[in-house]
Amino acid sequence: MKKQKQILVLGVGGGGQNILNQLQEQVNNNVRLITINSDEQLLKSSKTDIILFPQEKRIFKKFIKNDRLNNFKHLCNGIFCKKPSYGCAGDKDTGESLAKKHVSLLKNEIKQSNRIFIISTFGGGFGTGAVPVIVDYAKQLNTKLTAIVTMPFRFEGKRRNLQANEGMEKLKELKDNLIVINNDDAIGYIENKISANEAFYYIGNYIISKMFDICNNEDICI
Ligand SMILES: Nc1nc2c(ncn2[C@@H]2O[C@H](COP(=O)(O)OP(=O)(O)OP(=O)(O)O)[C@@H](O)[C@H]2O)c(=O)[nH]1
Ligand SMILES: [Mg+2]
Repeated sequence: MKKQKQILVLGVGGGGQNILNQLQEQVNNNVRLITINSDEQLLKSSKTDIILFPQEKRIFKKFIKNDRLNNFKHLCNGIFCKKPSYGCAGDKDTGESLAKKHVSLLKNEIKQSNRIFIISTFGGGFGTGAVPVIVDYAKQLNTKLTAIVTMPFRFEGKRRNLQANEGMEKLKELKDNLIVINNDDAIGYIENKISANEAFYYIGNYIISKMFDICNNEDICI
């Protein structure tokens, strides 16, 4: 019989959101899935619970429970939305400063968990900037944590790759608890051409399988 642990999976940024959407069909109730972003519009299509790290100074304290029908209402109620909150437009410094400002919104969720996975796709602004801040915060709360993070495809260009490397440097201390997946390597050789979306979906499943492997090794029921 596998041990029951309260497991928390955080999906950070746009790619993190899509991977959590893939994951939510595959896990049991013991697993808490939360998507985090500054992009309010995008969060509306999350199939998991969500936490917005808003850009404007807003009255926003509480975790917003995602419920497909009421999602929009919840967002508006929670934040007095005069101006919507956008993504970080590829700037990781913006992601980092938003995370520093709002990371304590995660406090209760982290405290209630004894195993955390953080899933993100590096290269953009929010995920790359926010993940290192979230990792530091969770470590202070003494929770066992694994980060699973992807590096952009080479074709995505220098800037994204450089930025992803800078984000990754900040995660080095995680050592064995950091899993880095290079998009180019993960796709490897595929005979037929696939679209970018198909490639991302495939990589999402690859990440999920890595997470399941870890859970198996630790005897965690997921
Ligand atoms: N596996 C997977 N990777 C994705 C997906 N979308 C984007 N990516 C990868 O993730 C990188 C960062 O993109 P996003 O996750 O959208 O960026 P973000 O963290 O939301 O940052 P901003 O939008 O700039 O605030 C991209 O360069 C891609 O390599 C996805 O749906 N699945
Ligand atoms: Mg985004």
